[in-house]
Amino acid sequence: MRLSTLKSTFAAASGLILAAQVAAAQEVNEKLSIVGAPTAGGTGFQTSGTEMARDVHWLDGMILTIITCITIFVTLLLIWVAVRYNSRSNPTPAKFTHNSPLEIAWTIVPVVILVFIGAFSLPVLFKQEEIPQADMTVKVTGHQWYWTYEYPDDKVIFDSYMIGTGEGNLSPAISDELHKAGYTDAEFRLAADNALVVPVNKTVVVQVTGGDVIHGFYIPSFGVHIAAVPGRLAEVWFKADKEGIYFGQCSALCGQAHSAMPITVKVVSQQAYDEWLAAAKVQNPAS
Ligand SMILES: [Cu+2]
Repeated sequence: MRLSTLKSTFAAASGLILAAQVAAAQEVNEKLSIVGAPTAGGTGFQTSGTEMARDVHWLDGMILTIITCITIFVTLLLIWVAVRYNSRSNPTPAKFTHNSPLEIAWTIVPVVILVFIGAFSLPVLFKQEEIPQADMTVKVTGHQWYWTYEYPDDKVIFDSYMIGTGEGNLSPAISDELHKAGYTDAEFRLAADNALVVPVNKTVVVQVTGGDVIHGFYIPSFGVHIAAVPGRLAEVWFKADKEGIYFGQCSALCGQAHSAMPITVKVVSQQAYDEWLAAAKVQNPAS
């Protein structure tokens, strides 16, 4: 009995030590500004930080233009039919049921529109799906409710928790913690204690999986969005072209604290990355 108590005490103590190690601050020696973040009352996309995000945003704008034109056209057609062909304006209606030229037109025109959209959307889709040669690989595992980031080539692993996780509202203590980590109160629920750190202008291949339930790895400003499914290894990639801090979110309803597992990515210079990595190898080595 005593031995098992001793054992569990030891296990708890080593767990605490491990947690303290994992939670150790891994600061980046570089002043970074926030680039990819939601804005209050914003309705558009977040600033794009990759060519992929720019492609996706351009595609969205192009399709939105087509949709708007079609909607205006159909609305005007409906108004015209309602005004011109109601029973008062047109008491003796025509009785024809077919009009071949019209039917050919309303088949061919949508086909042309869809082929046009496909010609632009498929290349973007292939660009996302075809994983290029990686400069570095990161494995991301979604847990209830935090992310684990692993750098398999450099044998580094650490967990990333929301700053103030488990707390309902922004308290003075959390505010303090945010400021210490270089954020403001506005980044509450966006900022994580340990960020995913990557070098700028490098192709980062991200392997994504879930440790318990399905999570969603979503970084809007990178054009990256994939489900983190237990038992499966999905791949996405990005090449951030501007240094800064980018925020993402878990995008699959994964339980009670789903909203408390933000993704914080710090895109830094190669030199700052190397320095950070050297420290991370000591602080958070993968066993
Ligand atoms: Cu989740």
